Amino acid sequence: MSTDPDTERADQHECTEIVIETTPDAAIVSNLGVASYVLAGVEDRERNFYQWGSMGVTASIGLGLAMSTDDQVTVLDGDGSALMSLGAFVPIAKYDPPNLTVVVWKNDQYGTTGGQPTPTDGVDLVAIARASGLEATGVSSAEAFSNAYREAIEHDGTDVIVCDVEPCDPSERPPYDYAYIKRRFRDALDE
Ligand SMILES: Cc1ncc(C[n+]2csc(CCOP(=O)(O)OP(=O)(O)O)c2C)c(N)n1
Ligand SMILES: [Mg+2]
Repeated sequence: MSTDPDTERADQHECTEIVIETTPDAAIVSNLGVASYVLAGVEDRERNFYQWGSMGVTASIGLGLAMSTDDQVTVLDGDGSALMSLGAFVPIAKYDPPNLTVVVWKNDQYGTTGGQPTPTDGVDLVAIARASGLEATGVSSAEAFSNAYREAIEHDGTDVIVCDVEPCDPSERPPYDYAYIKRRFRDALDE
């Protein structure tokens, strides 16, 4: 169940850069651990809402946020965390906010805690999202990710992009002060 060396996998850092370049003003809700570490390494923006410690809540936070603003909201989730709260796809599909895009970084492991394999072998997260009523695409290269992300932004409804990524172990970290992250993010949204 470890990552298949024959599978083409995108670079998570490069794909995160694409997110910021394509939607520089987006509110980005990033999963605890690697997704937030990579995001902070690419750019520590005021509009980054990093999770620290809270697993399985990123997409649900994104839904609530997207329903309360007209701004683009992009969720950067992990595959293990998405598996922990698969039910979140159903209310997201029901409300289907046009300004929400959910990216799932599928590295087939709990990368943040040491690379234990996630039970994603043979599990089709794209099909699960579609069966929940969402538009969903699977990609495995930065170029395909870029195209899928642009289409998702233009599409009048929520999209899920499941992106096969190479596991990585970034050294960057977001700020560690939770209240500071929250206040900074909230103030940026109010502007
Ligand atoms: C409820 C809960 N269980 C376990 C953890 C410990 N934990 C932190 S990050 C993580 C792995 C997350 O895996 P994934 O969502 O696939 O993201 P990745 O680390 O691969 O980017 C785990 C198990 C936690 N913080 N909260
Ligand atoms: Mg993972």
